[in-house]
Amino acid sequence: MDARDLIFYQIYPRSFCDSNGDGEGDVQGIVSKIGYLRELGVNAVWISPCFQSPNIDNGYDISDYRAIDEKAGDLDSFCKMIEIFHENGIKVILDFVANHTSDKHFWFEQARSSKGNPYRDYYIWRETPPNDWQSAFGGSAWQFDEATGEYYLHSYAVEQPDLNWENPKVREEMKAVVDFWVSKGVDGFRCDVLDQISKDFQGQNGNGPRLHEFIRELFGREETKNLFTVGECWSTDGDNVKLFCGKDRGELTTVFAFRHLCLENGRFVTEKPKLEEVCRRLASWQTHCQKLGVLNTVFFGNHDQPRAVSRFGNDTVYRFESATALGAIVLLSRGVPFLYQGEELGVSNPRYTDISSFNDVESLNYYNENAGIVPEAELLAQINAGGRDNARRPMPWDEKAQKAWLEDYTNRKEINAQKDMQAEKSVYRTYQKLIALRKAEPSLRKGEFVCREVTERGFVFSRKDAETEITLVCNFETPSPFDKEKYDGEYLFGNYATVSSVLQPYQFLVFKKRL
Ligand code: TEU
Repeated sequence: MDARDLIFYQIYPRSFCDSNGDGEGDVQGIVSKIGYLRELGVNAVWISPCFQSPNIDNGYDISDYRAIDEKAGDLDSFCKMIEIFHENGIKVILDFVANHTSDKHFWFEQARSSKGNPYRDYYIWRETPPNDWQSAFGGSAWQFDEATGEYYLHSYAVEQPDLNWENPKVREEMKAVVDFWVSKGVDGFRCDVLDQISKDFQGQNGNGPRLHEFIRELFGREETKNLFTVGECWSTDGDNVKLFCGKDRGELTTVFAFRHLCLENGRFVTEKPKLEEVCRRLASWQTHCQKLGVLNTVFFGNHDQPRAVSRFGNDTVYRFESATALGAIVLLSRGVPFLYQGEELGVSNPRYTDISSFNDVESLNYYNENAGIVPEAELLAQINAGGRDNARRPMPWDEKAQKAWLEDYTNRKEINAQKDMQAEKSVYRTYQKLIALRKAEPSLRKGEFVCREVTERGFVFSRKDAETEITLVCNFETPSPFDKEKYDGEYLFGNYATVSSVLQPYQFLVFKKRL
């Protein structure tokens, strides 16, 4: 497999498709939508965790790495699903959550029971906190545990104790988890906060001294070296990307880097980042990775991010136009594109007026820490804008209201798959066209990335090989003059019916030139 040929679609199982009406998405639901994904044209899926979990952090707190959550299905149906994906020409990667387990995992239940327990060293214990690390979800990352009178490390929720990768037994266990899923036919892994598995207790939480050694131990083996592996590596920036996915490193295929999604001052803010700056960062990351000869990823959303169309585009007046413009940027860029469920329909951020409509541990902790300090309306506006539940509302397949584990998507009536696929201006069909184009044009998968222009008006880039040059002209919200003479190639398509001397809000145009 050449990773550059892959076009990923991320499935968040709990919210994707509920086949039995119990309010929880499930494996049969995913199976029933494989045709939809094939029609869309993607050829790979990343399936977020649906392993056994108390769901404190929605499946990222795993209590058994080899068992499927009973509300989602079972191991047999899950493996059958992998087969059906393969029959449809779609590769499957799973989440590999290596940094922490659930506190309900057998290892942790043992570990916390006594200091002398053989599993004690599977986790990180201290008599007193050695530093002031904070949990990503608020509060200290060190939790005092009554039973043995020591603190354990949890970089995320209190119920997500960090594993101790210095312990060779932990590394063996985690290798065995990888091998188990490889034996079930999966094509690779998305590795959750992978750069945090090695710790430097004197420094920041992440990027510790043995990180690359640990990654090589996992993925540099004969059995694993052909997998597609993408590390969620928040610390990747600049040249260290080469350490993660340089050709001869025996580590990863690629990484998720986040500079272009870190423009706001924190998660819970209401001001919007400038699309110009987002695109500038996206372009410079592609140019940088190209120079270093490493493969990058391209994405605007995932299950941790608010909806891209609301965050970077205009989800009221120009929802179709901005959702498709963002799609064009992702799907014509250099690297491996990742779409998040619902993006292909232009799903936007919903709005709720009461904290009881939210579920995410990060949002609830933030609310509890700030209630009474920040005015209620402002607090809710912040959580509506930045919270992770935005991406996790039940996928709107049709307009029928859904009773689910998480309150329904409020815009379902206007925005749903059934309606969008039949609409004259269809986000789905535009994504379909862009995906088909990427599959048909080698220059879009393997060609050079040339950034032509990023200004406050728009973003223009080309992809180029020896035969062809494809150029994307993408306007931002303000109409701007357009000089077609500058583009001597053939106009392929765009998101407006006509091309004139003025580029309309979020208008994109694709040109092809034979060289
Ligand atoms: O996320 C890691 C991470 O640091 C952030 O994206 C996180 O979502 C947090 O909101 C920071 O503001 C990964 C997973 O993608 C996420 O869903 C998990 O909650 C987290 O790790 C722990 O497993």
